[in-house]
Amino acid sequence: MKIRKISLLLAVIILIGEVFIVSKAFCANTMATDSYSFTIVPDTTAPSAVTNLSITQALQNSITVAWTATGDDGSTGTASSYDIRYSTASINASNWASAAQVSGEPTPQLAGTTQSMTVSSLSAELAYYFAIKASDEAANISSLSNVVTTTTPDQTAPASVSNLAISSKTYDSVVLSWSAPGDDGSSGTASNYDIRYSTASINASNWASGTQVSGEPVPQVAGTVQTTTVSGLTASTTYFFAIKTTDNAANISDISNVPTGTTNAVPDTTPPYTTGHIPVKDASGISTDTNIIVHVKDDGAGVNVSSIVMTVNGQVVSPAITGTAADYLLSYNPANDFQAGQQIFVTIQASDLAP
Ligand SMILES: [Ca+2]
Ligand SMILES: [Ca+2]
Ligand SMILES: [Ca+2]
Ligand SMILES: [Ca+2]
Repeated sequence: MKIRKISLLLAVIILIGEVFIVSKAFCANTMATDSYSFTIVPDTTAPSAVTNLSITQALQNSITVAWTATGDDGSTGTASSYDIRYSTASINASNWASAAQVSGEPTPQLAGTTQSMTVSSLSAELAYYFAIKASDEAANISSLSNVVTTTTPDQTAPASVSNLAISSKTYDSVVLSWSAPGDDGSSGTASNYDIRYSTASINASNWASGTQVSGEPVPQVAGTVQTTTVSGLTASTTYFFAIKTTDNAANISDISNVPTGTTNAVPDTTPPYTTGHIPVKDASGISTDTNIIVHVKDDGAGVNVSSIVMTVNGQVVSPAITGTAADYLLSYNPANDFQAGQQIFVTIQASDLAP
C-alpha cells in the first residue's frame, strides 16, 4: 500500500515538471506600463470645539472633567487626540499656551461619546480652570472649549491634640494648656477649638454630652502652646477635660487626650468663732464657784489650737482644751472662787489653720 502511494506521488511530480517545461517554451506578451495618478482632498476641517466641558468631581487633590467627543471633521467622525490644560487663572485663546498641560488624555471616541478624565496632583483649597482642544490626524486643531472652574475642597482635618494638660487650678477653675494642631493635620493654622469637661470621663461617644466651655482662644499656628482658663467649676470636684479642633472647611479633629484633676477646696476666709458659752453671756446670778466653758469652732480649715488665748479678768489662763480643730471645748476651772457680786470679763482669741 505504502509503496503504491509513493509511486503515485512521484508520477504527479514528474507530470507537473513536464507541464512547467512546456509552458516555458512559449513567449510572454507584456503590456505597456499603465501609469496614472489621482489627488486626495486634503483634510482641512478641524474637529469642532467641545462646548459642554464640565466638572463632575472635585476632591482635595484631583478634579474630574467630562465632555462630549467632537469629530474629525466638525462633529463627524473621530478625532485623533485631546489636549487638556488647566490654570489657576482663567483660560482663553490668548493664554492657552501658558496653561499647564496634562498628560494621559484619553483617546478620542466617536463624535457624541461622553468622555472624562481625572486630573491629579492638584492642591487643596485652590481655584482651577480647565479647557480642552481636540486635534484630527491631519493636525487640524479645534478652537478652545468652554472653560470650567472650581475650587478644590479641604478634606483634611486638624490633628487631634495629644498633650492637653491641667497646668494650674483653684477651687473653681483650672488652666488648660496644649500645643496647637494645624489646619491640615499638624500643618497650618486651624480655625477654632471646642473644649468640654465633665465629672465623668470623656470619650468620642459621650463627647456631645460634655459641658462646652465658652471663650476658647483662637488657634495659633501649629505647634504654638496655648492656654485657657475654665471657670465656674465646683470646689473639691474631679473633672475630665478634652478638646477638638476645627479647620476653615469644618473638618473636625478627633478627640484629644483626656486629662483629669480635682479642684481645690473652697478657701477658708472665715475666722473661728465661739459658741456654747457657760455661763451664758451677760448672765447674772452665777455661783462663785462656777467654771467657764466655751466652744471655739471653725467651719473651714479648723482652729489652730496653739493660737487659742483665753483671759479672765485680764489674766491669761490655761483652760483644759478637748475636741477637734473644728470644735475645741475650753473648760476653765478657776483655782479660787470668784467673789460675790463680782463681774467677770472673759476674752477668747483664736486663729484658723487656713494657709
Ligand atoms: Ca479633519
Ligand atoms: Ca484642613
Ligand atoms: Ca483649610
Ligand atoms: Ca476659718
